[in-house]
Amino acid sequence: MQHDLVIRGGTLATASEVFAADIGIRGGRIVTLGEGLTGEDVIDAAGKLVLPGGIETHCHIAQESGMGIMTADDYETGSISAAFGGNSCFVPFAAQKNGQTVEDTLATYDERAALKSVIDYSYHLILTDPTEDVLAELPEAFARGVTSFKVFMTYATRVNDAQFLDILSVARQYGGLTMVHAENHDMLNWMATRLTENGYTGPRYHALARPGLAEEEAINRAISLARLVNAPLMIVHVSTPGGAQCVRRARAEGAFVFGETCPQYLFLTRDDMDLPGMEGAKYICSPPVRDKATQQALWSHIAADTFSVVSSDHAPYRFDDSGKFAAGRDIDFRRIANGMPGIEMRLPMMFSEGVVKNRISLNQFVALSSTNAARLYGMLPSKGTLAIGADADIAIWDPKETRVAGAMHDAMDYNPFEGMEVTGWPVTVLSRGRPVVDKGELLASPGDGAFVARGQVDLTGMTGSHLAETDPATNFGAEVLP
Ligand code: DUC
Ligand code: ZN
Ligand code: ZN
Repeated sequence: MQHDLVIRGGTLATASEVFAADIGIRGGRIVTLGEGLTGEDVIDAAGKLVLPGGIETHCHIAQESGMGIMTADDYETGSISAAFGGNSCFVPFAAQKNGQTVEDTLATYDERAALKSVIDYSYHLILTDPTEDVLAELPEAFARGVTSFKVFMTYATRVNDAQFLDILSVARQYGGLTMVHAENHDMLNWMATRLTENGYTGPRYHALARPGLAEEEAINRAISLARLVNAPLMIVHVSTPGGAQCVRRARAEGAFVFGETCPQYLFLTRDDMDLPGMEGAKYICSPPVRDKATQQALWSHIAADTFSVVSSDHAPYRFDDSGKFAAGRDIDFRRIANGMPGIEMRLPMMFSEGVVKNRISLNQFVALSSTNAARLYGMLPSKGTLAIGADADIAIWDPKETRVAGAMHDAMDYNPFEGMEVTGWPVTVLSRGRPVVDKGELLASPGDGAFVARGQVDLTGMTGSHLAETDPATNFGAEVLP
């Protein structure tokens, strides 16, 4: 069979296998896995790893923060940075504003993304105002392939438990996945008020104002709500061993619960925030970075498959008046923009510290960086694996290349991981067979990436959480609730 492109002589890895093969690509898809393949173009991958392209499923692109500050990255710079970091697809957020319809929210982000991205993209819909009318619009969002929703348990944009249950129920009905930022709002507020009233206002106190207990309490509650309606739930950016334990226990009990953690919780500590002046603001993100013991515990949970994904939570606010200090310079930690960049560093750091240092297998790396995200966010089998018929979304890695992290391709003016020695970098990234990045050069143009209409969350192999105590049929012989 003739191919448009052949990737020859590499070592392929999926979430379950590692094997030597050539990949034959035609019409943007993988059509052959075999030996001695020929094609119009050939990429020599001898000595390289050939992996499914990374899928970044937690990043903030062309999105205003809760305080109304626009991210530095738009769909062009954000997607370029993602591609240089080994990603062939990303799923940023489309954030509803109070009173805004779902239709208008998605239209706003369609406009922001149009003809900008160099890789394929989709959105998670953030719901901040889930009125009856808004809930009634969700089937429309499903119909156009937006099948995941995010809610906050803190900030002015938070939902209450009843609203959370409503969203979980609708998502479950249509096969969607609800994501949650889980921190107890009142605990955070109470801590921040006490700290600032006593003069503890500098960036470093952000970490103290958001104790791990506030995360654990909210994760536990979020899981209980999801179990009540047997709905799938993704706990994003888990930053504490206690939170990870909640996820692990729920999963062991069969609940449709998934966890995500992020590189900042594995590579940074609150000592990084203990810098003179406002410098510590670079490391303000929520939940906050913790300590060394937490890093080790989270790595153990990664190795033990507690987490399904490791995402960057790329939330790019520059260290200037457009970003971190949009509310001024003489402000307490509560008004400093919340988030840090990392979309380009996620995979190289996880490869270097995870695979090279034998904390995780290469298969786990693929699962955490691509396959699980594709499965949970409704993109398998088109994306997230190397299989016949799949999109040729592929990252070719040099597992031996060592670089010291410096400036990235995003629109940021700092890299929180600067100076880290990182071994293993993507050399070539293909999106549907098109070279996006090759040997440090950008080959794609804005608009080459397409919107991906996603399907249902894949819950294969899980039993769910069946609570007999909530079932009138079991208890009183009544008709089963829908
Ligand atoms: N939560 C996120 O997911 N990203 C940025 C800030 C936040 O609170
Ligand atoms: Zn969050
Ligand atoms: Zn985020």
